Amino acid sequence: MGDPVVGIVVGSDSDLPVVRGAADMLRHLGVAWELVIASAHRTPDLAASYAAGAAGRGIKVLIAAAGGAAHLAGALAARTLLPVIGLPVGGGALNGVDALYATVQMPPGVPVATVAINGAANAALLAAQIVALSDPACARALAEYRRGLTAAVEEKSRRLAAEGLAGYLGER
Ligand code: RP5
Repeated sequence: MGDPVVGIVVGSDSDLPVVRGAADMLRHLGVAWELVIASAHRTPDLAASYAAGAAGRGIKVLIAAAGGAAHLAGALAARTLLPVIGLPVGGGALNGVDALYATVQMPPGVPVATVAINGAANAALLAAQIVALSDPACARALAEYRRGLTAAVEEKSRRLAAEGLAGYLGER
């Protein structure tokens, strides 16, 4: 798949089960990625140096996944001009709402494109859409993915028409 163009950063190894959804989607689309653990709070220097060096190594976009007081995406965005996608991770006492707010409420001037709590697939798709701006193969993979979404809904609609509501819901 070539050199990584998407850098995925998690604040902790406990975020990996959620981030797997992003890695799987990028693999499905044929987009090369790398994955590192770097915490905004526990390893601030590592997070900063990773973000600062990413563009120079050919990375086009970052995905930052963190839970709780999730400052990782913002901390990376502060150190790079690459687009940063924030992926708030659910769990903990506030079930990801804290991570969502911490990730999305960036000050004017340093944006983070924030997806839903645990929205790993959308984080990957948004990253791929950015990569696709300069990668025709990625653009074709995304178009094929969208065709698949359309076909799936059309098939469900056909089945609903054929089986009726009760049949579709398995009530008879
Ligand atoms: C955040 O704190 C991490 O991103 C993780 O979601 C959360 C808990 O981390 P661990 O205590 O599980 O390492 O920084």
